[in-house]
Amino acid sequence: METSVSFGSAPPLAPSLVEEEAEEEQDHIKPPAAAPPRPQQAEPLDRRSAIQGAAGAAGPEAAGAPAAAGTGSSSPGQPAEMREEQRLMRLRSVVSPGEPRSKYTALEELGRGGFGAVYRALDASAGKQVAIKKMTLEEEDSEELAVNEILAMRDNRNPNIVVYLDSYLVDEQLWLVMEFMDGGTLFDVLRAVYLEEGQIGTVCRQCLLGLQFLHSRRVIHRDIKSGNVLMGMDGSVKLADFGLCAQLSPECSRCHSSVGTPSWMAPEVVRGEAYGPKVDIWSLGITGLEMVEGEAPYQREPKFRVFELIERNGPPKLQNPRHHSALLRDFLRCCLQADEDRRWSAQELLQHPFVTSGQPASSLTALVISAKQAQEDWRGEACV
Ligand code: 3AM
Repeated sequence: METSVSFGSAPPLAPSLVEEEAEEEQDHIKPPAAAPPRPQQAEPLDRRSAIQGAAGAAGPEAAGAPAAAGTGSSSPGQPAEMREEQRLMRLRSVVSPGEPRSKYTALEELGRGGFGAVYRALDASAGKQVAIKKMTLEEEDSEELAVNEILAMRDNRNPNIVVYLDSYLVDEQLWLVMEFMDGGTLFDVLRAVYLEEGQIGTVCRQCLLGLQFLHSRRVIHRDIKSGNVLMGMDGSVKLADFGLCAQLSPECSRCHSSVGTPSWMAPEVVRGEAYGPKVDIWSLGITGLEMVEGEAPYQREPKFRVFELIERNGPPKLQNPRHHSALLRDFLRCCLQADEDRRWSAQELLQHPFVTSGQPASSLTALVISAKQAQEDWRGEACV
């Protein structure tokens, strides 16, 4: 695994509370009890802005066009049909030929999003389950976003990133086949049960390993949130949904486009400033708050108000800080530094005692099982 993060010289670290307060009692730990009602999963900003913003600001290597994707981008002066045909050609050049409908059987819908729907299916020849994300290609630029996601997953293999298996063009749809994560999203788990601090540390450690890997390869995920973190019954935690990610390059080391999901967006993104990989660390801090409080700050507010609040209030705070350990508070503070230079990197945060003292991954198994059970119970109640 690569360990060096090559985005300029090491920043000064945020002052740490750890030494002063590490001895404090951890009296807040809760059993995996049922959680109260949560808001619905938040959608990211219009995905098309990822392409448009980057094309205008940072050139073809920013959002929507990883370096490995080749040039492929079409000129705005061309007729619309020609541009569309070029985009389709580019998509055809990355997907596999062939007919996936005979290879993957017993499709069962898992959930839907702005992109289309995700299904569980059986790969009969391999005798294993897979997840298939079927993306509709009706929207302008949807092919570019699909190519972005395929290449980002295909070219960035890591134990903490959902494994890309294959992709196909089927009529007007793009099928992205990936490993099936039997625990569902972290968002779904948080809707059902509380996490103990040790379990939050474990989830953060696994997300940070994925982020450290991505950042060392100059990839920014740009939409880190509980809804894009997948869990396995074995306690594995993996980053998913790479549709908005950006590939930086030596010539283009910053992004400009306003991309992400409002409550999780870093202040520099909200302000429309140039930004780097540490936007993912801010979003991870917000995901940490989700794990503690059950939902992200300002998640129930309208989008425009969320931006105002992020700008005005600075880093969001825990509702009851004294209910949580000094280590957890310090970890969140290191992630949620408004000043990007003072915000810790993924590599630095992997050394933070909150992360190093987290429980083993296997401690998440009971949690995922409890969440699944709660979801089954809800479904049962809804059917009565
Ligand atoms: O709609 P919910 O949250 O129930 O868990 C993901 C989400 O479910 C599931 O698809 C839904 C829409 O994103 N999902 C996505 N990728 C998955 C994968 N690789 C997955 N489930 C299992 N494995």
